[in-house]
This record gives sequence, C-alpha cells and structure tokens, in this order.
Amino acid sequence: MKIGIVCYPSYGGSGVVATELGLQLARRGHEVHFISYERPVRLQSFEPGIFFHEVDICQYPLFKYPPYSLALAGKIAEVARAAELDLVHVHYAIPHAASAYLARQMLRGRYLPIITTLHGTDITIVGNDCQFYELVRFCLQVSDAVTAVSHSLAAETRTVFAFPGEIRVIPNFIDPQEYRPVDSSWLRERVAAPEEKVIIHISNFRPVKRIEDVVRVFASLREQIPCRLLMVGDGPDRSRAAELAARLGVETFVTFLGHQDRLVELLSASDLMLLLSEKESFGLVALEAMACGVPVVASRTGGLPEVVAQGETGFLHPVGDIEGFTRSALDLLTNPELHSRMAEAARRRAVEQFAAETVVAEYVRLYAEVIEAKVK
Ligand code: GMT
Repeated sequence: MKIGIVCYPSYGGSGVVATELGLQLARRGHEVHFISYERPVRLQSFEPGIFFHEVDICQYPLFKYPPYSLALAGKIAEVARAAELDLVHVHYAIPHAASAYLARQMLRGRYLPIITTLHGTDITIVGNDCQFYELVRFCLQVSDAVTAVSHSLAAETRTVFAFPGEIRVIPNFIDPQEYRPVDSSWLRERVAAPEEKVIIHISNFRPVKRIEDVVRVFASLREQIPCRLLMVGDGPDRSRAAELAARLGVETFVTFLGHQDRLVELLSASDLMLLLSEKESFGLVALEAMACGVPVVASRTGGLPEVVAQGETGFLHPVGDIEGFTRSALDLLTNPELHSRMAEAARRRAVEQFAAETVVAEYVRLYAEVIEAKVK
C-alpha cells in the first residue's frame, strides 16, 4: 500500500506513535509518505520505503498567522497525486483531518480515503474549545475511519461529540526488541549513588502532567529513603517544578535532563516511573517504561488503567493523591520481591498486549477495509 501519514513532528506522543507506525509499515514493505512541517524527531536517518515531504509555510506580511492548514492541504493533495496514495492517515484531528478533507476535495476525480487517529488532547482539550467543536465533529463525520488509542478516549469522544459512528480502539504499541531492559549500569552510576533508588518522569511538562505532584511525591519519598528523580523532557512548568524542588529542599536530588533520545537506557537505569497526569488518553511513556521492566505509579485517569494493571504492573491512585502515590512508590522501592514481580509483569504485559507486531497488523487490516469500501 501507499500510505500518507500526517503528524506533528516534535517530541510528543502522537508524533512518536505516527512515526513508529510509519517505520513499522515500511519494514513490512509498504510505501510511507510523511507530511509535516519538519522531519519527525524519530525519523532522522534514512529508511527504505520512507519519504518525507516538508510543508513550506509562506511568510507574507499580510499573514499575521501563516495559513499552515491550507499549505498542508495543498501538500497532501500534491503528494497524493504524485505518489498515488491509497489513503492518508492523520494523527490528531486539528488541523490534520480538516486539511486532509480539503485535499480530498481538491483531488477531483479520485477519492482519497482519510483515517483519523485521535490521541487525546485533540478531543479532550482542543475539541472542547467551542471554536473547534463543530470542526472536530465534522472531521469525525467525514473520515472514512476513526480510531482512538484507548477505550476511555473512544467513549469520551462519543459522548462529547454525540458521534454515533464507529470508533475503533487501536492502542499504542512498542517494539519489544527495541524497548527492553538493557544493561545501563554505566548510566545509572553517573546519575545516582549506589544506594539511591532512581525515579523517572518523562513528559512535555505541560500543566496537564502535574509535574509539581511528581516533585511533591519525590520529596516525601526522599524523607524516607535515599532516592533521585530524573525529569526528562521540557515544557512550560519546568521552572515551577524546579522552584518547588528548591522550596522542599530536594533540588540537589532532582535532575532536569531536558529532551533525551536514549530513553531505553534511561528507563532501564530507573526503578520506578511516576506519571501523575490530570488526564492521559493512553500514556505512551508508561508503556515504554513497562516494556523496559519498570513498574509505574500513575493517576487513575483516562486510558492509564488500560495500560497499567493495578497491583500487577504498578499502582493507580486518584489524580492529586500525593499520599497514595507516595505510599505505593515506597512499597515498591522498599520491597525487592514486589518490585521484581511487578517489573517482570510489566514487561510481560507490554509484550503480550502492546507489541508492534499485533497492533500494526490492526492498522493494516483497517487500511485494507477502508480501501475495499472505496472500491465498492
Ligand atoms: O501528552 C501530551 O500532551 C502529548 C499528546 C500528543 O498529542 O502528542 O499525547 C497524547 O497522545 C499520546 C499518544 O497517543 C498518548 O500516549 C498521551 O496519553 C496523550 N496525552 C494526553 O492525553 C494528555
């Protein structure tokens, strides 16, 4: 098949999932055309079967806001025509699905099927904004297939948008060969003292991630056991979290690493992941941690309970329950038998339920269904 993929290229779950999907599809012999304003971060080296098409945004003094959605529509139409795409798969409804629809209208005489994958914030935050509500609803209606990364997100989309159509749940995935526990003792030695437990948090540090809660839980843990917190990523709440760490007297034990590419090593060097978000449609980093044999303490919100099995691969508590998170983290970090049982179960669950092999096959099946429906 010839597949167009439209995504946000920067660090962030939806772009990562889209890129990994494209790479997996290309390895299975499909031709994949990425369309975005920048080369996606996880697509830096040459891969056979992968093409990248950059959307140029024309700067003109009249355009206070350069019309990216229109430039994207033009590029999708151009690529669809030149590469004879069988379909376009957009990740994130706004503006990608709207641009794809416009591209389809521009391609007179040939029908371009659109698959829209919802990742969460496009529905729960952006879609709820009244100025985008009608547009998101329209995009859902004109897509040939809509998928969501969790049952929770699918249910919320149906309710919020009164959408009666099918929303197929296709979860996020990991490549178990890539995401696996590796020996990263060299890294651990550099980031922590031998007696210290290593706790990791990875996100874009936006308010929805509640990274101050991560610092609070860590400070409570630090009162009881020697430990260190690795904060991976960057974003608007970074300085507030750093200030809080200083106020709580734990700043020397909290390391802000910024964006990192070697996540597998960082995860493998960690004993526990904290993901205490207000909302999380799936929580890809929790899955990546589990695949590396790292138990997760997380908030019971959105799709996280579909990823982290309560009491088996980690612990879930209500959003903001600092005491509960601390208690569970302490149990895990002070009980080696419990920790190794959960680490093993985490890896097993990631491989059994979320391996690329099975999940990518679900997308391929969906593509085939959509193409067949177009032919009929
Ligand atoms: O987490 C973010 O803020 C980034 C966001 C995105 O759109 O890239 O992530 C969303 O999509 C990921 C991939 O499907 C999910 O794993 C994240 O849970 C989801 N984030 C939220 O729902 C807040």
